[in-house]
Amino acid sequence: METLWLTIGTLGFIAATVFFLFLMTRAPAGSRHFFIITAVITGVAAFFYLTMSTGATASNIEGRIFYWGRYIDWVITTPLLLLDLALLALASWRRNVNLIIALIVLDVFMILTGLQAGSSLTGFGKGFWFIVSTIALIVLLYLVYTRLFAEAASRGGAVQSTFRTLALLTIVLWSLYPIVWLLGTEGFNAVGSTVEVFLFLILDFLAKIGFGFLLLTNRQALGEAAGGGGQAQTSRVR
Ligand code: RET
Repeated sequence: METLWLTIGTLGFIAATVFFLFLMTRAPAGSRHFFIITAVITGVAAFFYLTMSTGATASNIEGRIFYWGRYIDWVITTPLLLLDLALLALASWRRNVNLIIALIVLDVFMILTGLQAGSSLTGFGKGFWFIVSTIALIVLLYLVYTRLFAEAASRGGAVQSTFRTLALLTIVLWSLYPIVWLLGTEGFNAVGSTVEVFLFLILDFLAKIGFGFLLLTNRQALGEAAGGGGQAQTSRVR
């Protein structure tokens, strides 16, 4: 049954990647990078769903199947999701490189400590790394809620409202990952492997495809984000 959900994941992400690349052919001037980043996100997810469905990135530890491929997927794709959000919020990425780096470092740290929790064999190890990872998530989402929201507020118009929708979607969905993890086989095993794989599939679809769809079909916001930021324009011409 897990294999069915993982195959649906593979096909869904392939379809989304093709669709996003199609949308790129009609990207508003200067906004192509959003399409490239988002198509890479769904393309990488398709690849790792395929590897999980074939068993290439799944291992048997202590009688349960540990799908470690999702951590490799996440460590690549979650920084790219944050990059999409940051490039939308920030009028100039050059002036905010430190903020972007801080977000990405926290994010990679969160996923790697999460992998450590998922592969720990002792309850203490699991609990310890889970808490460390969750603290990183809280700090990360706090930075998005304070710093990126403030930057987006100065941009106005469609950029601001699209950013708000996407940032709130991100805050809500990302907070659900540790909950599903706790319910699943790497945590308390309350729901079993099939339900766990299904719940992560739904979250991954919403956080990547739902997110990408809302971003890439919002042509007005993309146009304003690409053209409105003075500095971004200059840096491209140079
Ligand atoms: C883990 C377990 C340890 C504690 C925490 C976690 C958070 C994971 C997150 C993953 C987000 C993934 C996304 C994928 C996109 O499709 C590793 C589950 C805090 C937030 C957005």
